[in-house]
Amino acid sequence: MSIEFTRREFIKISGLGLGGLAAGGAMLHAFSGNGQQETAYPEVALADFSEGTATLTPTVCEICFWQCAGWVHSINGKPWKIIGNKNDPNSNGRLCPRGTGGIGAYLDNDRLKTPLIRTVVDGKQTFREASWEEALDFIARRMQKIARKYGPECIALFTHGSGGTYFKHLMHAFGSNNITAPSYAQCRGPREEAYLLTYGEGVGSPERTDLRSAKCIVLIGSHIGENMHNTQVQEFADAVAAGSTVITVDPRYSVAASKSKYWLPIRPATDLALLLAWIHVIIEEKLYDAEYVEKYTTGFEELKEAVQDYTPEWAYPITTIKPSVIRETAREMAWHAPATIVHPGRHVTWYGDDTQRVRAGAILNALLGSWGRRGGFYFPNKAYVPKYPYPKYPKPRHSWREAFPDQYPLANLSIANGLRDMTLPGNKKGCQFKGWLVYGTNLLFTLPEPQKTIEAIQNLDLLVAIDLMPAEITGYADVVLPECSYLERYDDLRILPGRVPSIALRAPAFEPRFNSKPGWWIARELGIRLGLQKYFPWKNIEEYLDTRLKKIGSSLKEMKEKGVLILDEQAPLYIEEGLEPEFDTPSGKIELYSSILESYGFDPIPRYTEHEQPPQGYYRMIYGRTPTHTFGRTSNNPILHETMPENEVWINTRIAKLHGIRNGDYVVLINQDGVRSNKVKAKVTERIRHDSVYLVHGFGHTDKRLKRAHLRGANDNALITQVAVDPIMGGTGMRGNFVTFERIS
Ligand SMILES: Nc1nc2c(c(=O)[nH]1)N[C@H]1C(S)=C(S)[C@@H](COP(=O)(O)OP(=O)(O)OC[C@H]3O[C@@H](n4cnc5c(=O)[nH]c(N)nc54)[C@H](O)[C@@H]3O)O[C@H]1N2
Ligand SMILES: Nc1nc2c(c(=O)[nH]1)N[C@H]1C(S)=C(S)[C@@H](COP(=O)(O)OP(=O)(O)OC[C@H]3O[C@@H](n4cnc5c(=O)[nH]c(N)nc54)[C@H](O)[C@@H]3O)O[C@H]1N2
Ligand code: SF4
Ligand SMILES: [Mo]
Repeated sequence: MSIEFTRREFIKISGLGLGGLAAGGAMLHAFSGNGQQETAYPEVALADFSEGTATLTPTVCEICFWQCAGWVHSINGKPWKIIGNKNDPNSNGRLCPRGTGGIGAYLDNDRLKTPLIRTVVDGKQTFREASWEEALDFIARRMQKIARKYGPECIALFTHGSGGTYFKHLMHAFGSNNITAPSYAQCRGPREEAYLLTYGEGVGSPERTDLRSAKCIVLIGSHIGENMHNTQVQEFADAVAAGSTVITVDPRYSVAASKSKYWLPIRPATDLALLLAWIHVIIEEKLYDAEYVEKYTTGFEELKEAVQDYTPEWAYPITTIKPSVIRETAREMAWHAPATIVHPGRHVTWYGDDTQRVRAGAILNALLGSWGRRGGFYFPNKAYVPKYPYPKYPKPRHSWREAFPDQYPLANLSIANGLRDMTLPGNKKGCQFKGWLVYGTNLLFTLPEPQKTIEAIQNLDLLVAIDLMPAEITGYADVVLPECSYLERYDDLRILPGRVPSIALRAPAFEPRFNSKPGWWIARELGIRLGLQKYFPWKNIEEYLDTRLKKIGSSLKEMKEKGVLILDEQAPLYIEEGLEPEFDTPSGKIELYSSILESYGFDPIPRYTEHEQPPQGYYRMIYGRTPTHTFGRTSNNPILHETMPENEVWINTRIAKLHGIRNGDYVVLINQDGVRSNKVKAKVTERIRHDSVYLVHGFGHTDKRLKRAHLRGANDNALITQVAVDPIMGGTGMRGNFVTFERIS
């Protein structure tokens, strides 16, 4: 009999070890502080290059989502190093520091080791170790029970990362298309929708920005250099070395700002005013590409009229950027056009009017004529590999959309916060979620308003977390399934668009450690238990990959030798090369005036809206990245942890003085709702405006099982208890939270 939990307690202690389970590798027995038996595993040592000849295995990095291809070097089955694959257009043979430290994901002894099932011992909730058979049977039974009672649509999948492919497939086969990821409504959703509305196409990933040929790069918050998306950084560095003008708009003196001709330390939340003022200057001074605008765009006259009053003098008190600087930078952009990129950004869910802000940048790019031009935005070549032949999926009867009939009409993907909210009590439209499968996403860290996430979890009949690490989400799960790391598994092919389209293979370099399994195996085993065998007709993963590869004239054997394959399809990238751009918009043109937005009652041309500024004694909490970490997924990585064991809160020198805080002091941050952070070290600096503080995201873990990362630094997400939701597509603006300090003596 399985126990039904009405209230899930957060389990952060080690599970009850059942010793005798079939686990790979030798085991030792130890007793943890709470007296429970815990299985201890010997550390894996790195190989020394003098120990023998290296074996090379192709891989695709999973430390972030850029998907660089590389080679794992191992000696006698022990890891030595990972380097980039020279033939990969997405890495050019070089990995970023995080990718190089990827071996740490394999080495980490804090990894999840065996399936865990929530249980109660002495009235207290804890985990007990289980075999894969028992854990998968348990999940399948619960899923079927939910499907019988509420419908299969009432199970949602939250997923981020490559192994998620198989779980998406499983969900479709099961009859639910309620699949979501925080990389849409918490990341680049507004950007994709803004460009789709304007150009009929999104920016995509990897971004189609022709940075390496750009003569002028405008970065609005995009902190390339700290944001380490590999080829973007490489191309940005090349452009800087070639003398390109960089204009960085950031309330913080970022690494990119330090490479810039102009740093515009804008008052946060006012970027739209600056963008509108730039558009104003470009039109007023006739700096736009008249021929391009005439040929490819619609709505110029309406735009001209709409921005009439948005003068640099109007923008000055709002943004704190001087009119002369606004004019000068606008002229500089036009001077280099069309080789000017107003970077569309990536994590753009800031203030709730994000689609409109990004659209203002898209309009600016159109005026400069940079879409489809060298040094602007190229037209990527798409890669295509036929799918493995599967039977047709059943048609789901309900979708998350029904719960939001009049909201977020232009969301093209599902919104993770929406699915979360549909799990809260009282939601009667469509279906209320009763089960969550969570693959590779630490929702407590990456979905804002964590208080709601915890509340939603309490309403579930089943929460399954499939993860590599004992991330916070696993502490709330009924069943935890340990996936092996990317270095121990095959995954589906990496298929990427780009200047040249390419595919890449990830093959296992090592046997899975502990009792962990690859995602494809877990999804398939679950599928079989759910009676969905016909959707998993492949014999094994090798046969699956080989079948797909054979359809494009390659094979698994070839890919194991090469790692990367460049596909043939190659059309012109730029108008200069003969490209004839098409725009999949209602007018067939670039829509400076958006007919779609108008038809839904939104502003067809962006209009400035004001946002709340911090109250007296409070500071806006902004956040970002650091070169050697990815979100919260690397904070416990034994190699990367050493480079930066905790985050710091950046505080302006004057403000620190006001609060009696010295550089290196520990403080607690308290937000407008009284939520307190872990203690965090103060970095007192002139590099940030007085009205804001800055944190690198991904620190402040509360799960004790993450031994290195536990309580090191502060978790920005815990302080994001308020969001401003973008009415156009449901993105959660997360930078409207304000904090004050408490000193720790
Ligand atoms: N507060 C706040 N929230 C944010 C952001 C922010 O900056 N601040 N950024 C937003 C952005 S831009 C994005 S894209 C999203 C990212 O959101 P997520 O992708 O959810 O990011 P992570 O927190 O790194 O969660 C990744 C989880 O995957 C696990 N994992 C790592 N490797 C593997 C693997 O091989 N297999 C499996 N099964 N699991 C693995 C990690 O242990 C971790 O628990 O977050 C968004 N949310
Ligand atoms: N090393 C590393 N690199 C990464 C990641 C990672 O985890 N680690 N994650 C990747 C992912 S998924 C994404 S989406 C990207 C995100 O990377 P970006 O898209 O570059 O990030 P943002 O979070 O939009 O921007 C952070 C910057 O915005 C500034 N900022 C804050 N508020 C404002 C404001 O109101 N106006 C302006 N103009 N600037 C402001 C901050 O000071 C900071 O410098 O990074 C990617 N690259
Ligand atoms: S950018 Fe770095 S972490 Fe991301 S996939 Fe490439 S090498 Fe890995
Ligand atoms: Mo992101």
